[in-house]
Amino acid sequence: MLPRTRDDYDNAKTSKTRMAFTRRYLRVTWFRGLLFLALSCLLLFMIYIRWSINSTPETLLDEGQVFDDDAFERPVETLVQTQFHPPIHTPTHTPTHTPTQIPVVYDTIKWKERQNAVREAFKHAWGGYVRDAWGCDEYHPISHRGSNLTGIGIGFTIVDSLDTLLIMDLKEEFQHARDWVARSLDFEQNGNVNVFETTIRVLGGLLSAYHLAGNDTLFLSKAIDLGDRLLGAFSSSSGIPYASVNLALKQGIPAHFVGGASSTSEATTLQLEFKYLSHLTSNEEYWKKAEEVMFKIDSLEKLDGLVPIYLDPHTGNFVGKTITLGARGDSYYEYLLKQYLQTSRTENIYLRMYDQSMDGVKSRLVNYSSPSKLLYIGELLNDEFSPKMDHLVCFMGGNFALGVTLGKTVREVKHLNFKQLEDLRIGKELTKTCTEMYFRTATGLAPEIAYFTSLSGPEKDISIKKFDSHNLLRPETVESLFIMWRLTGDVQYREWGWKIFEAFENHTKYEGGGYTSLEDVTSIPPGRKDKMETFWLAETLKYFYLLFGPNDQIPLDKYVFNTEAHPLPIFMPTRKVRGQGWNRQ
Ligand code: DMJ
Repeated sequence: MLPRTRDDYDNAKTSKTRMAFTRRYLRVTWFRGLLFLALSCLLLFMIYIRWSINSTPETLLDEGQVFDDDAFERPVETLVQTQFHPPIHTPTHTPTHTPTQIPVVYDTIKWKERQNAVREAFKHAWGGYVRDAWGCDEYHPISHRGSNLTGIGIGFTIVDSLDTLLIMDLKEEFQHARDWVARSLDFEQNGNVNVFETTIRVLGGLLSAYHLAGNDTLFLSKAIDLGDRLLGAFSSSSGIPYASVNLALKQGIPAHFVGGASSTSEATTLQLEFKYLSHLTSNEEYWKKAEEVMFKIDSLEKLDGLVPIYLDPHTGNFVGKTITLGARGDSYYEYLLKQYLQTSRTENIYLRMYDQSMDGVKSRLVNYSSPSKLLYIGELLNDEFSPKMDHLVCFMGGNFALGVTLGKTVREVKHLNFKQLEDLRIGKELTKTCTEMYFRTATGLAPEIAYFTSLSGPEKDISIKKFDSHNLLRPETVESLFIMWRLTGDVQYREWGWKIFEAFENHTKYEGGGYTSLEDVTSIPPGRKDKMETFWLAETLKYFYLLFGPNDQIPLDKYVFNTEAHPLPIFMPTRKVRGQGWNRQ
């Protein structure tokens, strides 16, 4: 018999029996230790799971922020239709639903009404154009006329608006526009057009309409015709496209300034459109030409990933040293990220280029104003920092956040590393700064350019020069509000958007039809410029509409918006085109 207790052990006669006792004792102790370890691990694992469920995004919200859970779970339409028959204005009767449902439903109605107000604004803008300028590229509402960029025009306003008409479900208006494309849109014109503007507005508009209209081949055939003409612009010795192209001759034309240089943002903001066209047609030519530009840029020396704003199409080198995320630089950075997203994150080179450039933005261009410490992105003029920020830069708020979540919501991403948290913070702060550019003027509308003050003086944070005080109905701030709302679910972005929309309604709406750009946002009356830019219909109103609408319309993990707000579906590239990419040394 083996000893069981300490007494048994002490009384044991032989050392063999004592040894057996020791072995048994060690076995039992070892087993208990193992059991204890396993239970501890299980406990830690359960604590971790519980923590990760609760960790985002609430803990990322700033103080006082309201997180709308329902934003991610229920499409607005379902809520309104299944739970409640919406009163048109604030309800006066007592609703019969449980108290927790009521605020959600009333809130839903509020946003539905606001979204409808945007739809009405679009109809007002479109109605003026149809009456005064149908078929023309651009619209001048006060003088009730249209104008063309070349010859008989190539549908800048109509084609730029097609997908907004579809998204807003304006069926009759869409049919009218489609008929015009079928009967009157003709690219066989002996005239020069800007390659970038024609690509992002017309080619992008046609491709998006093709997809959203259920693969309507009318739009694809027009896109192929236009794409083939635009290819002529890439005929330079370096492969960098010329600034313009003659549509009939399919011939590239250098710019008339800076020694014929092309803008960096223009040469590098054609890729989403040409790659999608290539994907749809299996014509690799489109892909190759667009990608060669990026390959060339990747090989050039940069300043922490930042690029000068001009490129020489003959040598393929940068020209000058001006660096900005505003005019002529902006969408280079936007398309680095979006090219990575468009092809289902299969082309890592673009993420690397994007990350490097954002490091440069953070280390060299991000700064804070005085006294409110508003975050802004300045410029480098011959290596000198300038506290100037174009309204164009305001797309970067949303872009920073998109680079963090890659189209998912913050909640879905769950865990963010230090760099991601920093980028999200910058995105939020920049978006706030851009709204301040609106809220601090007499009209509630932003100027084209703002300067940020770093010393305490009479100027508070933002100063506006008379020459820069115009407003062209630009979309960038609304674009960021829309993206921030979709990714974070923070209703503050929607409220800011509504305030800005009201300011546009108050000052840019022309009662005679259409909306107009303004001379000076710092004075009342602000003065009218008599021009309704096509991006008012294509971008600004579309982003307002989506900001106030359900989150499942054009989800950000299934679409990339081109720089003119035309949604293009994310796709999986074939091995062949993917293989055409390049590997860095
Ligand atoms: C649009 O044509 C595009 O958003 C472009 O990227 C920048 N300029 C206008 C809008 O401001």
